[in-house]
Amino acid sequence: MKITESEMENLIEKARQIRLDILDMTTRAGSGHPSSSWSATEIVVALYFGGILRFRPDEPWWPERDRFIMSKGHAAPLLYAALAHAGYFDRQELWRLREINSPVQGHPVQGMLPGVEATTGSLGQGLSLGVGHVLGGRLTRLNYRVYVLLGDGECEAGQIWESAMAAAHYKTTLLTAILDYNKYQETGPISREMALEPLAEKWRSFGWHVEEVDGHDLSAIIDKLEYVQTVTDRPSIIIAHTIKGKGVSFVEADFTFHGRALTLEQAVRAREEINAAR
Ligand SMILES: Cc1ncc(C[n+]2csc(CCOP(=O)(O)OP(=O)(O)O)c2C)c(N)n1
Ligand SMILES: [Mg+2]
Repeated sequence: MKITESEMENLIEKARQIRLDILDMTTRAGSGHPSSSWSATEIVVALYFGGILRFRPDEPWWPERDRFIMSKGHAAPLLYAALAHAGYFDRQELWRLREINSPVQGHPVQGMLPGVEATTGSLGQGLSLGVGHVLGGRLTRLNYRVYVLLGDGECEAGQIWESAMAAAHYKTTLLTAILDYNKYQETGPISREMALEPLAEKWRSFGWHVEEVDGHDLSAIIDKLEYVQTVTDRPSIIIAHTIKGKGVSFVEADFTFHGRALTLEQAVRAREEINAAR
């Protein structure tokens, strides 16, 4: 699908609004994962608003809907903001992030909010869920696609590689993983904590089709997501090179912002930067 210039401007604006919502949600809550959410903002905007996912906000459990699983569940603010903008629920719900008994929990809980496909946050499980969804669709003869967003630190978990093997073995061609390759996990650089390179080669050797992309280039991400739909003999992964904290310079520069909300003073500066990117 060719995206016009004005549609692309709308997508860029959507990403900006979602970045601001992530800032407001986590600052209000005084906790959460803004940097992990900003890292994958363009990826999620491409999926929900770039014409990739087929979904019906007024019929959240439409059997033929494509599934999106936020496997790096700590990026819940990003998922919630995207779902609210997509029309699944009122945007006011966002401001209840991390309140006790709120449906907008710190990590996604299936059944608490429409559009949340899986309970995640314990890292490493989402790709297995994705494989299961594709196999379920095969049994029920529904041709939905399944998209799973993985963290790079998350790929240190052994279960990811078990599910990678299973996906290739069962030829889950309707499964697409997107890897938010921001080069950092909670405690530091991936290369120091548990090196993943050569990452593309690893996935290829596990039987996957591999693409790489600039994870903040909306147009390029959409092109890759469309292209992998033409791969019909194996599952696909798009390794998206990203910057943790993208959009806010002092967060980009400091990995210790992982799992930390901004102070009110920092939030003012962040808002200015996100707005200046307009
Ligand atoms: C099984 C498990 N172990 C540890 C954690 C704690 N934890 C939360 S986020 C995180 C780092 C994840 O890094 P990455 O996947 O690279 O995500 P990013 O925030 O960089 O997008 C860790 C270790 C967890 N949530 N689940
Ligand atoms: Mg990371």
